[in-house]
Parts: sequence; C-alpha cells; structure tokens
Amino acid sequence: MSQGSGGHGGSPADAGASSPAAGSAVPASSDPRNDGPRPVTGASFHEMWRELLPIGRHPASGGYRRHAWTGADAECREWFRAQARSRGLTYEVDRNGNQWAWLGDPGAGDAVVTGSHLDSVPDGGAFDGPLGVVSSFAALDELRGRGARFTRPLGIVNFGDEEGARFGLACAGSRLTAGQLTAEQAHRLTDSEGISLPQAMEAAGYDPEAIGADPERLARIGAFVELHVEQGRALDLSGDRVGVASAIWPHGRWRFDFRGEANHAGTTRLVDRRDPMLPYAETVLAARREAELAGAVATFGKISVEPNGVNAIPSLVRGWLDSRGPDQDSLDTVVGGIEKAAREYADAHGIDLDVVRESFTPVIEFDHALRDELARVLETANGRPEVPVLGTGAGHDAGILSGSVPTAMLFVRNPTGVSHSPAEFAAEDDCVAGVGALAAVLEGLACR
Ligand code: HGY
Ligand code: MN
Ligand code: MN
Repeated sequence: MSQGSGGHGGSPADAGASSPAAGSAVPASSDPRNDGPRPVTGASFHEMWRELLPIGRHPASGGYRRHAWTGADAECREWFRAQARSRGLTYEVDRNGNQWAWLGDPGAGDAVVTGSHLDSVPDGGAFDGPLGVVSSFAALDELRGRGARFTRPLGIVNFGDEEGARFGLACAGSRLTAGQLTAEQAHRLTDSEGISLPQAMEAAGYDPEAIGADPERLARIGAFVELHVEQGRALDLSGDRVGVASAIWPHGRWRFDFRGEANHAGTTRLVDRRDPMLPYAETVLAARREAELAGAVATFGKISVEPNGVNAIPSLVRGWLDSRGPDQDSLDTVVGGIEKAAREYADAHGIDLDVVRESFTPVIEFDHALRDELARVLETANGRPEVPVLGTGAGHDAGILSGSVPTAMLFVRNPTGVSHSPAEFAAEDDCVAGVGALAAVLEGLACR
C-alpha cells in the first residue's frame, strides 16, 4: 500500500483508495508458492490501517512525524488503546509508557507477546513500526475468527520512542524496561528545545519518577515476536512475501562536536578563519570511504550549526554519525578510522573536536530455537521447503528485549527496500500475507 507518494509496483492504496470492503475475506496471495492454508481475513487489517494512516502524516512531505511524547504520538496511543478496548483486551501502560493489550492473565507467566512501535523518524514512512502493531491485532482477529484456543496469555505491545527521533536514543521505551537505560540517563536525554525525556513524559501525563527497569514484567514473557517491514530488498530479490530474522548488526550513534571561532562571513580573510564546517565536511567524506573499505555503513544524517546564520562563520558544528557493520571488528574499524581522520582534519584547521558515543547496540543473534520455530511454522503454513532467514542493519525493540526474553522477528517484503522515508512501501497482498504468517506463528506458540 503506498503512502500516496507514488506506489512502487503495487496499486497505490492510500487512505482514500479503495481496498477490499471491510469484512470481506482477502483472498490468499496470488502467488502459488506462497498460498497459506486458508485465506487470511485482511478486513480488520485494512480497517485499522485506514484509521491509523492519517495520524502524524505531514501534508507537504507525506512523511510521518510521530515523535515521542508529542500530539501525534498521543493520537497513536489513543488508537492503540481503542483497538485493545474494542477487542475486550486488558489494556495497561507500564512505568515507561509502553502500551500493552492482554488476552488472558499475564500474571500466569510464559506469555507470548507480539507488537512493535508506532513512533517514526522525521518524515518516516507508514510501515516501519505500525505494520507490526496493526498486524498483531489483525492476527489476533484472525485466530479468534478460527476459534483458536489460547493456552498461554497473549500480549500486544506498542513500545514507546523506538526511533529516538526526538531525544536521540533509539528504543528508549524498551531499553528502559529492559534496564539498558537508567532513569538517570533518561533525565539527561533532551530534545532540541532542551526538554528532557522524563519532562516530555510528564507533560504527556506520565509519572517521570516511575520510569526504570521492569524485570517482573519481562519475567512473565516466554516469547516476543515482532513483525516488521523489511528495510532492504532481500525478500524482493528472493521473491518471498515473508522472511525470518537471523540477527541485527552491531550499530551505534556518535556525536562529533567541531568547535571553531564565530566570525563575519564577509569580512574575515580565509587565512584568519577557524571554520568548523571544513573538518566536518572532510569527515563526512571520510566516513563514506571508511565504510566502503570495511563493508559497513556510515551516515552523517543529522547536523546542527551554531549560530546557523548564512553570513556567520560557525562557532560550533555538531554532526551525528550512525554506523553499523556486519560484525564488531568492522564497526570498530570504521568508527576508529572516521574519528582518526576527523581529528587530523580538525587539527589542520585549528578546530577543537569532541567525539561522544551516544548509543551502542552489540550484535543481536535472535533466539535460535524461536527463529527455527518461526521458519518451520512458515514452511508448513506455506507448504514451502524453506523460508528466507535474513540479517538486518536496522535496530528493533526485539533486539533490545533479546537480552531478557527469547525474541524473533518476521519481515514483510518491501519491494523497493526504501525505509525511513515517505516512499516506504509494502503491497497489500504482502501485508496480508504477513498477518497470516504472524497468525500461524502465534497459533503455534500460544494455542498448543
Ligand atoms: O535506527 C534503526 O535502525 C531503527 O529504525 N530504530
Ligand atoms: Mn525505523
Ligand atoms: Mn522500526
């Protein structure tokens, strides 16, 4: 379904376009290799998708600005609560603002939990996060429609602030709950207005003093499965609608502060300048070189300049590096090479440089038994000898939780691979196939 910024190979089915009428069964995929055992009722998926689609979408860019603890985030949270309530699920918000919807008593333990996040990067796409949350409710609808008998509690979760778009740290909600981000550290996270994460939570009606690790909650979870749009083209290239995740690359964020001397852009001779923009620019090019050499990725996607005037040589240029590698050695090599080059450039221009690691996530290997169970369920459901098992460079809440709970992920085909962009896209059939796959996995895990 496209986001109105032009479908890519599928019929655009944005908010206004027609799609199967609510209540109609969406026929199983047209691709014979991928027919599930029964048509998955995609009606509830389409209805939820239509309701969620307009929330936080910027009219000019068509991208989403669902940043943590803002009005758009509050609307998404209200949507989640309404979905839980309308299904008679027990709704709760934990001490870190993550939303949970329960079928059965989570206190019984060994719960199966699914879900994802609803927040976005600045001008993000419609699918990254929401596809997993909508598919979770739709998969539950599907299982209830079949009369499935749940023998374990089933939870659906919306983890808050997964993208870190406002406070700079990804997966803040799940990190707080998993104890990977302390309340003290959270108090030090501020947005561009200087508002801290807990202050923003308080303004949204939450108790900032309550935030912190929640081991009791995690102890009740026996398995967490997150469905997510693929942020790459592996499934498009293999011709599969759904795949299983194997691992997440190690990745992190580093802030480079280049400090120079503010001065007049029109009257200061070139030889008299201490312009921090110069070593910053050279460092951006060095990042690309280092990443290519190491078979990794490195991106300076965010910059802030002080005083940020057209006719003023900056006093400070602050650039944020996002870097990820197939293994820890390559990541260390890339970041080390970039920092070394940055220091040489800064010295050459008489600029002071500070480099601060703002976040880091080591390589995540998803639980092998759960990964293999998902692959087996999908192979059985689709009558296929094997399903793709693929790694990713994208971070996820399932990665953060993997230190506390057996976790696994399903990926849904993204024909262009584009993500973190209004052009992010997934075809209707593939989304409905994802619901079917998630329903089969949840049935296998929670309806024994
Ligand atoms: O940055 C990531 O990989 C994720 O989208 N938070
Ligand atoms: Mn994302
Ligand atoms: Mn995501």
